[in-house]
Amino acid sequence: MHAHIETDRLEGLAPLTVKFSSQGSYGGNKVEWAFAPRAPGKPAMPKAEATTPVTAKVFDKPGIYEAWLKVIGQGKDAEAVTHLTIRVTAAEPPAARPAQLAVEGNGVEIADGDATPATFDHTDFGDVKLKAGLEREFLLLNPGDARLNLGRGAVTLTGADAAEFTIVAQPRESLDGTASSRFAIRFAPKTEGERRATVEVKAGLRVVKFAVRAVGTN
Ligand SMILES: [Ca+2]
Repeated sequence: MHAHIETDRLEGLAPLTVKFSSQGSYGGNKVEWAFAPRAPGKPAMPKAEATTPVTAKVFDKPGIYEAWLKVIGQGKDAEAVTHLTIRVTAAEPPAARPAQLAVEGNGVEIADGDATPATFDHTDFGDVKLKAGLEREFLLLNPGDARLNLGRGAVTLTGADAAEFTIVAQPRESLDGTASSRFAIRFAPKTEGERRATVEVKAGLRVVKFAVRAVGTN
C-alpha cells in the first residue's frame, strides 16, 4: 500500500487554489484528503475534507500548510498516509499612485481649465464693496501616494484684472500622499465693476488653471 500526492503547484499568492490528485497511490480503494496549517512536531492527520481521487483546495490566507492524503484498503491497519507542504505568500500590495494635483473650493473640485466662475465652488466671489475686500480659501490636494512638490509660490494670478486679486496665503511647498494644504485669494476692488483673473497652481509639470470673478460695488 502506498500513498502519493500529485499537485499542480506547491506555492503561490493568496488566495491560492491547488489541485490535488492521488494518482500514483496504490493498494487501497478509498482516499481521504485533509488540509491544515503546518504544525511543529509530528502532527496527526486532521479530519478529512474530501474523499475523491481528485480534489481542489483554496488557501485564502498566506501561510505554510500541510496537505494530507490517506489511502485506505481492506482489513485492519490497511492504510498509508503521506503529506506535503504548500506555501502561500501574501499578494503584492497595489502599486503606489503617482503624485497628483487637485484643487477644491467650498468642498467642490475645480477642474483644470474651468473658465466659468461659480458661487458654489467659491470661484465667483460675488459682489464685494469697495475698500471692504473679500478673502476666499481654496484647498490644494494630492490624491496620489507619492510626494507632490510645489515649491515656493506655487499659486499665481494672471489676466487683465489680476492686480485686484492677491494671493494672501500660499500652500505648503510639498504635500505627502493624500495630504492637503490651503491657499487664500483676496479681492479688493479699486473701482466698481466686474473683475476677472486666472489662478494658476503649478507643481512641476502638473498645472491646474481656473478663472475667478468678482464684482466691485459701491
Ligand atoms: Ca466653473
